[in-house]
Amino acid sequence: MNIFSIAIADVAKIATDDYVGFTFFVGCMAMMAASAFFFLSMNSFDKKWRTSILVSGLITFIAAVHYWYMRDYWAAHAESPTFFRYVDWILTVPLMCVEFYLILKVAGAKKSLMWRLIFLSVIMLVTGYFGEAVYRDQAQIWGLISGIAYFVIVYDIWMGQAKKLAVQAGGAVLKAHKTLCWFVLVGWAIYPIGYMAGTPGWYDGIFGGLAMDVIYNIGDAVNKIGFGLVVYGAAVAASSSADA
Ligand SMILES: *C/C=C(C)/C=C/C=C(C)/C=C/C1=C(C)CCCC1(C)C
Repeated sequence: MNIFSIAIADVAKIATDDYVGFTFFVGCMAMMAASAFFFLSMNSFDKKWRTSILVSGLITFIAAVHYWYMRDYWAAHAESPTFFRYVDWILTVPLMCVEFYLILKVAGAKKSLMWRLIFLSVIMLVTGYFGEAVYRDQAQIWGLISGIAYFVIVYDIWMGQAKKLAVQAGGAVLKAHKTLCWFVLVGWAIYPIGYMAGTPGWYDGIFGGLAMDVIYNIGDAVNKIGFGLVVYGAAVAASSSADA
């Protein structure tokens, strides 16, 4: 065997009907490309928007690295890379909470708002992990607790203190906040569907034909890249109209 055949033997095959493998692969590339885009465009914005764009880039970059591992893991074991998945989320979801805070800072958002959202998101993810990986027999209960934390987050940003601050700020900030709220309400709702497709419970069979990882991968692409682009759009709007 020469060096080339060794290198080739290292790359696992992807079957044409392996949608999980395919979405891990494409997801990985998309996250890398998005990161390059956010990092490289960062410096063309006004100082107060730079950190927000930087955080957008960090979110997709952390995901790109995890997708690199998850893609490999799936290729080698053909099973869900649950551990990497949740490590990715426990880093990136709190960063999305930071994003909400950074955007609302112009309206005087306090750090306590950020920590509250981070705390809730950690509860949501840790209980989800318990249901998916540790206590699978009780996946429904853990999923329910996780879902409650999720709804508190939705309430906070749609109707709570975050909403009031966004209204005070107005302009590009209010617009971006609204769009991000929709991401959390609709985009994040993709994840509980994935969870139900991949864990045992009363919902058995409803999502039977769908692979949990395909659903999670679609959710990640929509939410991480989409979320970042909303922030990017807000920065563009604010810089050109100078209203925020
Ligand atoms: C980039 C990753 C993101 C935005 C991940 C978000 C994850 C969720 C909103 C997960 C939510 C869950 C529930 C609401 C109930 C079932 C368990 C989870 C963890 C899948």
